[in-house]
Amino acid sequence: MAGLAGVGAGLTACAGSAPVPPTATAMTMAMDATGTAQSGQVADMDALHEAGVKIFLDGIGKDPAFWGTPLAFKEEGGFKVFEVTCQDVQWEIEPGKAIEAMAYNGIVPGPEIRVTEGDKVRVVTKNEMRQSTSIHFHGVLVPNSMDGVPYITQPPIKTGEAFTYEFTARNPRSHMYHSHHNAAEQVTKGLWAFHCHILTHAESAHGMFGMVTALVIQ
Ligand SMILES: [Cu+2]
Repeated sequence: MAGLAGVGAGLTACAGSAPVPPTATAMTMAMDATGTAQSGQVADMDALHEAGVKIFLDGIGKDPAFWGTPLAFKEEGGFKVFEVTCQDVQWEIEPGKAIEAMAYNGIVPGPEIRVTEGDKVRVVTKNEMRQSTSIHFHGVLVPNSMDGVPYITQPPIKTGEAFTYEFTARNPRSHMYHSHHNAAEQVTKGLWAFHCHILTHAESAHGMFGMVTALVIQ
């Protein structure tokens, strides 16, 4: 599980507008103003990330619970129906060390939603957290009303409420889904998942014909 910390540390919430890269002038000024203290912090941060990436790479293939937890679904009226429950959890980031986190179905990252191009998909999202939330399916072509942006395309999903996202899977690729409400806190605390996989027609439900995710560009 330690590898998860490395992944989380490298994640940036992509909700909202894209950050504007600082100009060269602004960066020079910031460095001048803080001097050596900042370079020490930068070196520490780099070392922390290097250590996290190493844990991540060393763990590849060793923890089946981390390397893809496909979410089971029910078939209902031509839809593949997935249930995603948002919960406040204690996340054990290393043995014996738990932190307060937010999770989809109790795991960070959340479970993999794997569907095939053309599938009609329903994601029933229940909110059991203290905060309101929403889900944005990043990169997935969905009707605007399913885009998961509170106060623009839907009301926030309040504590104890549910919202059903419904769309036809159109663009095969590996995407991700994440919170789009108070995302700076919720995404960094765990409300995100890689792999809202949409498979091409060429891929069977049982395998990828020897390919991993390269198929996504077909
Ligand atoms: Cu996003």
